[in-house]
Amino acid sequence: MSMQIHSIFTQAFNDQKPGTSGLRKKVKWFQQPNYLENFVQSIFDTVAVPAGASLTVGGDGRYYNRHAIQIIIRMAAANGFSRVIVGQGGILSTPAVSHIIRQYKTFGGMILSASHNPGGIDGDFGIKYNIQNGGSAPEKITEAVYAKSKTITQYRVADLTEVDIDTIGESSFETANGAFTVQVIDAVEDYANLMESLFDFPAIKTLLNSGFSMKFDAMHAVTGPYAREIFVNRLGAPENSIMNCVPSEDFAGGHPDPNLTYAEDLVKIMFAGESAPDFGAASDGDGDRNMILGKNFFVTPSDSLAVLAANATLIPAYANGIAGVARSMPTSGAVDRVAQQLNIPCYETPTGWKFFGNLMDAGKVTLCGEESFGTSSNHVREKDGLWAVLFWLNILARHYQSSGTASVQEILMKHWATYGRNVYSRHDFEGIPIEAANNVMQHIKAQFSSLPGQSFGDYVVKTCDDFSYHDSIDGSVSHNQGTRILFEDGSRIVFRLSGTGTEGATLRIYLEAFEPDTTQHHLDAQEALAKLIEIAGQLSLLTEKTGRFTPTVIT
Ligand code: VG1
Ligand code: CO
Repeated sequence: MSMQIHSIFTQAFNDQKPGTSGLRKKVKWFQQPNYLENFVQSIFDTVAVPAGASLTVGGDGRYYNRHAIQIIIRMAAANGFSRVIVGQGGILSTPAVSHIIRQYKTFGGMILSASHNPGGIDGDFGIKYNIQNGGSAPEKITEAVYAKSKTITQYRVADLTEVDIDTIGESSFETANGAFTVQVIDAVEDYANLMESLFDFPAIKTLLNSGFSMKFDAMHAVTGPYAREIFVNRLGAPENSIMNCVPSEDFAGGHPDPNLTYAEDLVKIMFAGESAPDFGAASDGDGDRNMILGKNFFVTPSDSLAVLAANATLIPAYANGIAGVARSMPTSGAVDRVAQQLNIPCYETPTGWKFFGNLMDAGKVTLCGEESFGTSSNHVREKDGLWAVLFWLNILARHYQSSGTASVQEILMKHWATYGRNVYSRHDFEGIPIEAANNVMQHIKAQFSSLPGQSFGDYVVKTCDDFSYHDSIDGSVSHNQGTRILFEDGSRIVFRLSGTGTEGATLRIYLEAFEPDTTQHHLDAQEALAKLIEIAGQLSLLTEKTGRFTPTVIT
């Protein structure tokens, strides 16, 4: 008997506007009747599913992941898809989804994740739609989905019972439109093969067997099984070189955000003095972020991007050079200096990975990065945490081959000596009342006309503006992407409100100064940026308007 398809009447919600990366809300909010269904139907209606299309579905394993996948399968069956490809147990990291969409040529994919936001029943849930190129849907689509979600009156669902998503293999069903198949694939294998095709695994293996020690922290999130397969099974690293590698529905109560504050366990290990491992790394909830650490040493993500670009030809996949690079506006200009020296273009885009997709599709850029611990290349259309870790290991392996030593800190010091150092830090103030945060932003903007020419100690304001981006490929324009105060000497302060939080507002302050003098390169960033930090407080009246003195997170 073929399964029935039902149209269910529903009432629209008015708050389904996707943020920087998909729709994110508290789990309890998502649990409202029809909330998820409305959003999924709005996506299907917007993208006009061709008959017989297939869809990739997977998530980071957080609470509600399995439930959401069952709903999406039933709705995909009712909306013209003939196949859904799902990672075993509902698990797929964000870069793995991107790869699966591309490898299996599916019409697009759904990622169930709120990324670095905490999980569990009291935590966050999220859903994001990726298009055929494997990348996050561009604003044109997310805005149309939002518009649709405000007027939706019904959604379509097939009366399928729960589908087994834990056993690798296929289950097929008959519908009025023909056969519908759910294909459960190994969540790790395709992605691990892709990594092996890009990097020099034998060289990394030699490094890891040479006494060089590493520690990877999956933060109880999705990269655990990937890290085990890649580092332990394929690269021969000892079992104790990976930690927190079993994905948990609430990330063991933690905050799966790989930075100096939330990746506390790893940071302690890596800053333990001489006994610290040579290399440390962590990834976030959905596996698209990375933090890179050396022995007692932290690499800012902006510097990491610059180092990857400068050393790309050491990697088999990029041995012939890179076409260009792109960074989000708040990311430091360190990579710009490398691009200049390599004589390749460097693009500046708004925050959010979706802005890189067009540039990669057009072959304009090979590597991209964001200051928020995101780096990747055109091997997928998402940022990719483990890819960045392997890139670093491959660079270190090549250093070991040629000089017998491999040190993260040494690579950075040499890089700064060559290019100068873009001293950089980001200060996040989380959970501010929305009105107070808006007040701060308005107060800064109100000074736009009077600031140019004003001096703050040695710093003279050159210009200030709200960043707008003109996409040179599709002609689209995105306004209000962050408020910039640019100084005569090239330093800058950027203020921006987060688009991924679910509680109050998060205000981000990005600080950058350029230091060409090698004798100053050892300085702590907070020390070197002290004056700019003071100016940021003065310009924003942050403490006066929010009652906050210190940032929640400093990176
Ligand atoms: C943050 C980061 C941004 C990143 C986004 C999604 O956005 O700043 O660079 O692309 O998270 O990352 P916002 O709007 O909160 O600043 V993830 O790892 O959540 O997919
Ligand atoms: Co993420």
